[in-house]
Amino acid sequence: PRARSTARRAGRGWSRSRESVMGEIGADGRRQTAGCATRYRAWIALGSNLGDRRASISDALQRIDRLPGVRVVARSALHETTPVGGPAVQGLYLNAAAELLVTGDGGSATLTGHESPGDVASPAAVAVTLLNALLDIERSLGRERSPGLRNEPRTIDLDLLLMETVAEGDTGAPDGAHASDRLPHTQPAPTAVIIELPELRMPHPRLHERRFVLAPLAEIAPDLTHPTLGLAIRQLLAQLPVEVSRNPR
Ligand code: PH2
Ligand code: MG
Ligand code: MG
Repeated sequence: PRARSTARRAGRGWSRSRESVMGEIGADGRRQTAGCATRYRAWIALGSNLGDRRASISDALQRIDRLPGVRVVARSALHETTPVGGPAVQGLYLNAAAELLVTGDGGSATLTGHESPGDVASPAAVAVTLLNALLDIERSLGRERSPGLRNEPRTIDLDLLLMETVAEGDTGAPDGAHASDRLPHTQPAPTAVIIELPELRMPHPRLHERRFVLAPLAEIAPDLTHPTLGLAIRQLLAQLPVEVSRNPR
């Protein structure tokens, strides 16, 4: 049954499409959102191993939820984890994952501010804007970066993992509940957003190797399919190699 539900999820339209989202202009000159995706689901990883780790993660989620056009719709529990990489002596991490609902255009309050008729934010523009907002929040919570150093201890790390379009008409209602409300044509299935830019790669290039990312993410999105690996998050977690402690004692 597990493989079956994964296959169904995988068949729900993840694709490598990079096309921008199309829309129509209504009589009032404003963008009509019916039948076109203007919203995205994004999954992020949170991590902290410096200062008040719990407060940093909860402050970060609050600040993210206050961004225009962004809502935090799900969050995992906090996971205390052993640092991977970085200095030999450093504190344990608290890690978590969250799901965001992001309005890229067409709403009254949007992340990108692209609201003029005919001006549709591309998925990549929405993702880069979200990334920059996350980096601002990191800085506001005391994140310091030393040039050239990776995996340094940090008050907060916010990583964009995955993003997909939200099919319009996805109201969460059960199939057939409001058949007459639905558009006559086929609803677009969610489409994965794949980005290869110097400043942002999505899916996150290391997410499938990291238990501290996959375990929290599997709590809130076990059936989400990794668009380039074709495996669900729960499968990626299950196939991770057993960790060997670097300081066996
Ligand atoms: N983040 C890293 C490197 N290593 N280890 C743990 N346990 N948790 C993290 O969030 C983490 C890490 C780079 O961002
Ligand atoms: Mg990170
Ligand atoms: Mg980061």
